[in-house]
Amino acid sequence: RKLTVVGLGYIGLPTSAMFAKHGWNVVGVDVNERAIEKLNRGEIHIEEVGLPEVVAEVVATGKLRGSLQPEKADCFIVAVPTPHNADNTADLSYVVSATNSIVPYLEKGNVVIIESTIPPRTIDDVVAPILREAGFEPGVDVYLAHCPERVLPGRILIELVENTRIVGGINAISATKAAEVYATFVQGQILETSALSAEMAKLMENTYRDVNIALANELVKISEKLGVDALEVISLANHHPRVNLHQPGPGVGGHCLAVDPYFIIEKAPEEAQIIALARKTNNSMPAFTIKQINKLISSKDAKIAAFGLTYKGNIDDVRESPAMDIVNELLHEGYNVSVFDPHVHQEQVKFTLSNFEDAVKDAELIVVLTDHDEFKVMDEETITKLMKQAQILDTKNCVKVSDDAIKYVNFGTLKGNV
Ligand code: SAJ
Repeated sequence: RKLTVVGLGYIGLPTSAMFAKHGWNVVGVDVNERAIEKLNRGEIHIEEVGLPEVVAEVVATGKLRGSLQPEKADCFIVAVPTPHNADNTADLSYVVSATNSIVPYLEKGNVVIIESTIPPRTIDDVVAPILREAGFEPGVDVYLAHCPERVLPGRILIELVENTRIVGGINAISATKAAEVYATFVQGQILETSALSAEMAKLMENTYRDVNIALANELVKISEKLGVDALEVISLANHHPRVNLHQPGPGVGGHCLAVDPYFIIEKAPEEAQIIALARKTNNSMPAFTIKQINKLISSKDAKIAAFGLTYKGNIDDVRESPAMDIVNELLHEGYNVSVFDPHVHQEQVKFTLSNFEDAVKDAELIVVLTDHDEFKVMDEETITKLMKQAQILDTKNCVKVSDDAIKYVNFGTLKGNV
């Protein structure tokens, strides 16, 4: 069987490789010429554990190849990004152009699957009309489904196989046809449902996490006021069998949690009150972090060492990162900031990156903004020797400090205003 995958990013490329490994003849399509050239040499343009080996193997056996143009196939998978506009509404232009690009190659009986994250009703109101206009009645002439992706970067190849899949068809037969496609390699359950339920379920998973983190961040603000240790409260409350408060931090980043809730808000702004407030609360955390920094330094001219720029620990992705927002804001306001992140390359950012020693030298404060493993235990001798004032503000509650000479503050031990 033949598969055409449009979009070879973090989802499309591993998905293409998995289908190819399990016997499908796969054509991976992307507008990025460099990505296609690399793929056809058996190399990849993104970082993901285990992926280079699988891609090298399936390209060598001829099961996967890259192309700038879609081709006829039994099944088409669209896995292009859904960025958001300045007003936080979904920008569906990639999904629309990817769907348009496969239309000339469609034949009766084909299965069309949208994996990109989309606002509720997009399959019914945006994708189906494109196919209908081209003369294919969705659910009758071609089968149309939304199968949202829920894999976690760093574990993609494992989660693609093991996770439960939601397969939402525009009608029941479409869901069944799409489920048959994934049954090729998915070992988790495959849940068949409607396209609309699938769209909403995907968005609610990330919204649940965002709202829960907002609750933890709100608790930090309340605790600062009342002089309570928020982190201790979370840990105590989480001993209850039905409570799972998430962890507070300098904000919520990434292309999923910080974006997907807006796709619900845009469709039901009056009703999505808690969801919108959670976004607002999480977006307020960079400013809250800067307020805490100010409490710990002697003046605006004091040197601050910012540790960590990525949106979460042990990855190299700085897009949609609250740590970047904090560093950029401090620099913009004229603070004296040095930046250290062992996972980030100089080309990724506009300001200059320092090594550990240069970053901490003469600084009055280290502010930890990302929970990289490298920050969990630091070289305390260097810190006490080189820093003007040995202090750490740990927004991720990840650093273990053993030397009493180092002042350690986290979001549980903020000075109360009482
Ligand atoms: N964060 C907190 N406190 C927490 C947990 C996370 O502040 O307790 C922050 C992180 O630091 C980060 C942000 O939230 O800035 C997002 O991190 P994450 O690890 O929750 O998730 P992502 O964005 O890397 O991936 C999520 C996952 N969704 C869920 O766990 C429900 C993943 O399974 C999805 O595939 C992915 O979104 C996606 O593509 O939608």
